Amino acid sequence: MSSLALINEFLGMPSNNASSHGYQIDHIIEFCHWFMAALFVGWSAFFIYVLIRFRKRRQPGADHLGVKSGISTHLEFSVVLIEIVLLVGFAIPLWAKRVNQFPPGKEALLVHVVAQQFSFNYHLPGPDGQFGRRDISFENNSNPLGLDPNDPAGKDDIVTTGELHVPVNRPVVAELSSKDVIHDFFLPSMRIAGDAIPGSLIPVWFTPVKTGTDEIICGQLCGLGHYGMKGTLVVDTPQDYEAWLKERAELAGGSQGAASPSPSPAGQQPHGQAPSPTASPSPGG
Ligand SMILES: [Cu+2]
Repeated sequence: MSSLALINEFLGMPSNNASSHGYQIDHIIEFCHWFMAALFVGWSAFFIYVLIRFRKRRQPGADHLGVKSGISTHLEFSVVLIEIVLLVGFAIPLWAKRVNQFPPGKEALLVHVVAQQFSFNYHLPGPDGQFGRRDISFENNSNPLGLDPNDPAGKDDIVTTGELHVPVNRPVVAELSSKDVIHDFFLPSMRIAGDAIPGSLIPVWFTPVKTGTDEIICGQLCGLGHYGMKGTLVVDTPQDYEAWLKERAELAGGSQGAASPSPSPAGQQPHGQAPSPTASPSPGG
């Protein structure tokens, strides 16, 4: 880390970047912080100068002519120029890269992230590489995502809650959706966040470059239990990831596929969860 980046640490920004693009986010924030610091010092000095220079004792009458030199115009123009460079030169290209340029085809790992009050569920396609059909009518305690038990593609699907495993150095596309209110899937160490909105599928992507365990948090105030809506992101080596997949696939094949052949009676909901957005105790967002 360069000494310039210390401003981020000083202001309490996390220094745990573990994604391939994260340093760009950190740099732009770092630059903005230095720019804001310079503006703060500059404007503060100007403010103090004005207080002293135009104090009542020295200048009892109002000056109707104002400033005649062009220095303030030049200063203002420089600030606008720097802001334009920041926006057009850095922020917009970075945004376009993150939002428009998704990793191509099969290179990326696709995971469906389904948020609910107050946890994140993860849906992986299993060994066949195909996601099973999901329908709200199949949802029950043992089938939180409503996987269709009659769909063969869903038999080997892996569903986990709370813990997301991803392999290192491979792009991950997380497709976000929500079962109830608006949540926000926030991975601080990956420098990525995206809103999970009911009725929408919103993809975000990142490439982890360091193995380890980090936090996943909900970044939108989504109800009374929002504070507890946390999870764990585990970035595995490719070998560990394969081992984890195998373990989960065995669990999925052994219990999930066979244990829930029929949908539960309509209206049954997992305990402690709001059955519908209209009945939730607080608005999302
Ligand atoms: Cu939430």
